[in-house]
Amino acid sequence: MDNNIYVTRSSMPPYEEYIEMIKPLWESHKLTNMGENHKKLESELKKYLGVKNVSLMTNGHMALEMALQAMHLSGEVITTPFTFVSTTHAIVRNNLTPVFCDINERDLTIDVDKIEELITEKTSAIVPVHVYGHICDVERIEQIAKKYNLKVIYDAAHAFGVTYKDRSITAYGDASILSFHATKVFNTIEGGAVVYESEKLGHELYGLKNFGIRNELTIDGVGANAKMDEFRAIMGLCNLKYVDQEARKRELIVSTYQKELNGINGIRYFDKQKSVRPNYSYFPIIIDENKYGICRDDLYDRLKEYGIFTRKYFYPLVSNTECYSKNYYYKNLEIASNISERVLTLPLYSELSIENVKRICGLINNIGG
Ligand code: T4K
Repeated sequence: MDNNIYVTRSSMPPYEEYIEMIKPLWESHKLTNMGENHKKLESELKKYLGVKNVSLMTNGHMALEMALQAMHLSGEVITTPFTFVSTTHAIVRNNLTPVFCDINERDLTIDVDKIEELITEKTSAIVPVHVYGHICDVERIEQIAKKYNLKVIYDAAHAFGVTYKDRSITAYGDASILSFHATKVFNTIEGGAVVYESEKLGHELYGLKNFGIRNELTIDGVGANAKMDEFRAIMGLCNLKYVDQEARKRELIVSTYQKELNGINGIRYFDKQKSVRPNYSYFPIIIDENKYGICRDDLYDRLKEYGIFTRKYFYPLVSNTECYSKNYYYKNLEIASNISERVLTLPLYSELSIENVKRICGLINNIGG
């Protein structure tokens, strides 16, 4: 038995429930291509999120690639380097040029005060990220986008279930993408979705995820294949029943972390944002070496010795990765660079016991110099 504690652990529904739900597939043999469960999950998610349209995709990355492609963008896209590489890859794979904007220290999302200075005549869109489920300043971003006639596509991979002013955070912008990867608060094993309003965009997305096929005789676009199959749609339907229950467990874990870490010199965590219902998807801390006594990398290594496997999400900064540092030129990413050297995400999943949370905090307390 593996007694290690990892940064997360997939949520799974009761075994019997999943088996019961997949049994009919042995009768129907209808395994994919927008089957019954695919349709059902789309409609359940619309209800759960309270949004107009949801288009399921095979994963969050393809959701972003497809959403960007469906917008027919060109030129430059302003985005954040403090994210998972998928965000930038999706931009570049659409033949667009990423222009990195620094983040704010408050919640680590894109710094809205620095967006306008990066806008040129080539800018066509902004791709902000609700990193860790911390929401971006959606109101300021909307103002900027209107002023310069830019599209806004939110990478909401971490933000399933997050609301702002009682409205799903995915309802903001021209579209938002979600990830339903095994490591996310809501999972379909692999999976994702685009949340959007425009029916025209929905038509494009459907074509893009299904080879451009409209019917047996009509193929009206150069599409890819990004469909979700029935097994994964069923996993989603099962997991969705438990997502609120899981969120309450995560909430307790987060409040325990906050209580136990409170007062440890040089360890900073993030409080709930105003008017936001969080989803407790990640628990990042920022280490101030001067006050804590040792640096982030040393804390990461020391915790490992005790079988606690934290993660350096998001280090290296995307702009410093091999595939981007040589091909693009960026400047003024001071905060993102600094945070990426000092951030550590602690284990967080619904089955993590409060006893273990206290143990992790005790270790963090003792390890500090
Ligand atoms: N945009 C953003 C901002 C994202 O963060 C992501 C994905 C995307 C877009 C793209 O969405 P997807 O195409 O992935 O749907 C993970 C995930 O693979 C990735 O989905 C996620 N973000 C990223 C932040 O983290 P790794 O390489 O850290 O995962 P891995 O395999 O090391 O897993 C971490 C821990 O999770 C393991 O130690 C144990 C646990 N785990 C993992 C897997 C795979 C499980 O409990 N069950 C599992 O099946 O990337």
